[in-house]
This record gives sequence, C-alpha cells and structure tokens, in this order.
Amino acid sequence: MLRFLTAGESHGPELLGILEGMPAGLELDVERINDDLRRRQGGYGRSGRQRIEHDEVVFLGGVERERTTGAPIAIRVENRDYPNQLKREKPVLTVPRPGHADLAGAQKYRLDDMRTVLERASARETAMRVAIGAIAKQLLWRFGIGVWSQVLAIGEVTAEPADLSDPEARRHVEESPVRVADAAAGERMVAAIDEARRARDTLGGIVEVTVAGAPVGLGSYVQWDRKLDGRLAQAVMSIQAIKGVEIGSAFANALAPGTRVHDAIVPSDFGPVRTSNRAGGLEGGVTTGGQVVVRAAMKPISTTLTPMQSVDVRTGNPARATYQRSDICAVPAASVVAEAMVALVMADAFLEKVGGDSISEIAERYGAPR
Ligand code: EPS
Repeated sequence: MLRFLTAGESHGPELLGILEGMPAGLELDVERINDDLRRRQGGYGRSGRQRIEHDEVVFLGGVERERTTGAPIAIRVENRDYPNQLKREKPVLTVPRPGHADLAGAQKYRLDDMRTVLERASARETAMRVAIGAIAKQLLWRFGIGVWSQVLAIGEVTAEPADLSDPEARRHVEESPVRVADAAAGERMVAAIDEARRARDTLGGIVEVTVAGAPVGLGSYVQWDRKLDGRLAQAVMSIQAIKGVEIGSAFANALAPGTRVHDAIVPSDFGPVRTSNRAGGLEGGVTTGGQVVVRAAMKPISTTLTPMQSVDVRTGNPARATYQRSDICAVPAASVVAEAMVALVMADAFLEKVGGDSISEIAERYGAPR
C-alpha cells in the first residue's frame, strides 16, 4: 500500500524522497516532522557534521496547505554541508575502511574511487527515512496508534526497557542525551562514549521500538511475505549499521523452556487476553493487540580514529584505513530511524487491513479514536 524511495548523496546538494500510497486528507504537523529530524540529529557522540546540518523538510508534491492530497508526496531535505564540500579537495579513496561498504561496493560496481560508495551507503540517507516515517507516524497517531523508541544498550552499559506507553517515561527518554528513561544508566552510557572517544574507538548498542494501540490482525500467517514480523525485521535490518533484529525478547526466549516463554491466555470481559507479552505483540506474523516490540543491534561505527588494518587496492599492499570525520556513537539516532522504519511498515499493514483512499473514508470504517 505504501512505498517509498530515497535518493541523494551524503555530500551532495540534497536528499530526495517519494512516499506513495498515503491517503488524502491527512493533516500534517510539519513542525513535528522537523522535530523528528532534530531528534535524529541529536544524541551524545555525534560528529561535527550535525552542527552544520539543520534538517528541515520542503514538500515538492502531494501536500496542499499541510494536507495530503493522495498524490505521491515528494520531499527534499537540504545538505547544508554541500558548499563546504565543493571547496574541499577530495583525494581518491583506495584503502577500504573495514566494516564499511567501501570494498564490497567498489567490487560490485567496479568503481575506482570508494568515495562514490560511501556517498550513498552513508547513514546521512536516514534523514529522509525519518522525514517519510514521520508522515507514517502521523497517520498511525490519527487512529490511536503510537510508535516510540528508546535505547537499551550502548557498548556494555545496559538500561531496563521503560514502558513507553507512559508519557512520563517518554519525556525522560526525550530529555536524555542517549534516549534512555533511567538517568543513572544514561550517565554511565555518556561516560562510556567519552571513554571510547579517549580510546580513539567507537561504540554500538541496542535500540527498542514500541508500537501501542495497533489492532489485532495486522499482517498474516498465510504467506511468508505477509508475515508482519518478517516485514518489520527487513525494514529495520535495512538501516545502516544494524546487524540484528529481534521481536520481543526473542534471543532470551530461545534460552528458556517453552512454559516460561509463551504468553498464557486467560478469559476477560473483553474476550481472551494474554497475561504477558514475551512474543512482542506478534504470533504467526499477526498482531495480537499487545504492544509490538522490535529491538535492533547496531554495530560500532566503522570509521575509527585508530586506523584499522586494510589494503590499498591500487597497489595490493597492506595499508591503514584513513580517518574521515565521523560519529563515535550513533545509537540514539538509530533509535529514531528505527522508529520511522517500524512506523512505515505498521502504516502499510494498517492501510492493508482498513483500506481507504482518504482519512475520512478510513475513519468511517475503522472509527477514529482521536
Ligand atoms: C556517516 C558519516 C558521517 C556522519 C554521517 C554518516 O558523515 P561525514 O563524513 O559527512 O561527517 O556524519 O551522518 C550524517 C551526515 C547524518 O546526517 O546522519 C556514514 O558514513 O554513514
């Protein structure tokens, strides 16, 4: 139902996005979209690039007077670093940085300068995903479905997941420089990032996205590509530097016996309900009505101040990877990007279930909780 594409290079003039399939008549809160862009730019451990960029959306199509028209929504986000890039001398990059797309990308496209690879593989592109995801979030919110995120680990420092359906917990997350509700854990995470900077190294971590208010029955068990857990995993795994995805506490569940894992079902005034949510809101690839919980593991940033061992592909000789300006840790930013990707998949599944070309048509069918 919903499709999107992005284009643009990290150090090019701008990022472009097209979102297709959004129903007509959704009132967009543009300030909230730009807020999401600011949330992505924040987080402790980011590089100097974020002091240059001030991401903001410009709508080029599909929106009239801050309302969707049903036509493809075209968006532009400017790269303010572009004029600086034009002035900069850029030597050809022939020593691939381990962990980056440099080597695999240059081999695949037969490129002599690996800079061409990094331009598009860069996580700068996630600014556009967040802009597009912010629209999906507004559609979901219109029908009472909230999508929120938090950080659960940075390096070895962990934090207990907070219940993000509680607005107070969300306020703590938004105020934290590392997007955790537990202030003490947040301080330890900040210290760990400082320590990584001193050690000329980088840190990864774990993020969690929670969806509350999703109806029962989104997704389907009848075909592999309709399973919502699979669709969520693909979307979140596609984020730069994400190397693992779990639904609920899947990896911990794998180590425990079944009777301690599965969510028991009991009768209630509203019909059968589950007593816990270790399945992360999905059974058989279908939403259960519980919170949908998606967690993702981000590897440490690949550009390290301590250069790693590599090879100069021009000479075939051993060489040290060169350092380019980079983040020490981008886990808080990744949580905002994951929120956007989860929102896009959930909005797609929601539209599949309720259909409708306009918000008013959907409201007639679904009811409008807000
Ligand atoms: C990135 C490298 C850095 C990050 C960039 C992602 O870019 P630069 O080399 O220009 O400093 O700052 O992230 C962003 C620009 C952004 O907006 O998130 C990479 O290699 O992925």
